Amino acid sequence: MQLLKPRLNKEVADAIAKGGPVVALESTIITHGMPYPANLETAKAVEAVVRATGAVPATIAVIDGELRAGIDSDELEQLAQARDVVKASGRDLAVAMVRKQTAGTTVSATMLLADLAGIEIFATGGVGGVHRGAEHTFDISADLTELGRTKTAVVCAGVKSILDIAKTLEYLETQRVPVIAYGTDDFPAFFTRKSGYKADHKLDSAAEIAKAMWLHHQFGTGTGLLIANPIPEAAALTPEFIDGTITDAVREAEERGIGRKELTPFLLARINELSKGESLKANIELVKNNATLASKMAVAYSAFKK
Ligand code: PSU
Repeated sequence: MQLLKPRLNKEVADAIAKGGPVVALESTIITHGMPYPANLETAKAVEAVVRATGAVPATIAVIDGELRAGIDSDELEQLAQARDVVKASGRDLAVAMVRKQTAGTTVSATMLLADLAGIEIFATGGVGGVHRGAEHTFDISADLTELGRTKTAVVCAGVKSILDIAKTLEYLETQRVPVIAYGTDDFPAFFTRKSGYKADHKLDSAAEIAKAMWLHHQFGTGTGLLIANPIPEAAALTPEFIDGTITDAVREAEERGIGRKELTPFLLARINELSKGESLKANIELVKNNATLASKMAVAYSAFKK
């Protein structure tokens, strides 16, 4: 059986054909993760960062039911302003195609489509994880199970403390996903550089991470890798500032009965309101920082493919 492939734009297709560096970017961050127009400005800035670092950006999305890797600026604009747009994880893609929907792809869907397109590295802000209270709700992001079955390396800034970080790391261990922190022993917590938990591994350069990726895939486990890149010092929020805000937002979600796929977008929007825009500023900076590291990794990784 032939596997589906997303349609590639020319720039992405040419780079993949040459074995050149390509970085996949997700689109749920555009459709559900940030408000307009910050979402559009960030998406454009992130693509520019990837280019400036010598790689080709491949923003992945579903447009009118078509799977896409590499979209043009009109489509990006349309995605950034779309209302009632679907948030598609990997399991939602087939129905989105049948219904000709436009969808932002989550980390899980973006990993899957990147892999089908032949793109090994993907930059995002934060991955989904095990939600607080998961022992009662069972709310565990499909991002974690996808990491356990798809060979994409995901560069993120760790996971937010809207999640249960200890359980998220435990789950990644079960899924046989190496968690590599860049330049630190600590697993970062998205808005802050430390979560209080250690990452499994520390590597200090993009070239070393690319080599570890290459070797990891030689074992044929078929699992992804999670690369945790702490938010730049200057953009980081202090735990004293953000932790109370996160706890308030989580409590409010519980009181209002918000769960399942609505939970993460609700929490992100509420934390942004409660922090008077400070969380959004930090979010934008850490995504750009992740795109830089992912692009350096892609440049180093392309040497292994030749
Ligand atoms: N974290 C962020 N911004 C985001 C997301 C996570 O800081 O936009 C998005 C990503 O697309 C991620 C998804 O894959 O939320 C996870 O959603 P859920 O927790 O419902 O699996």
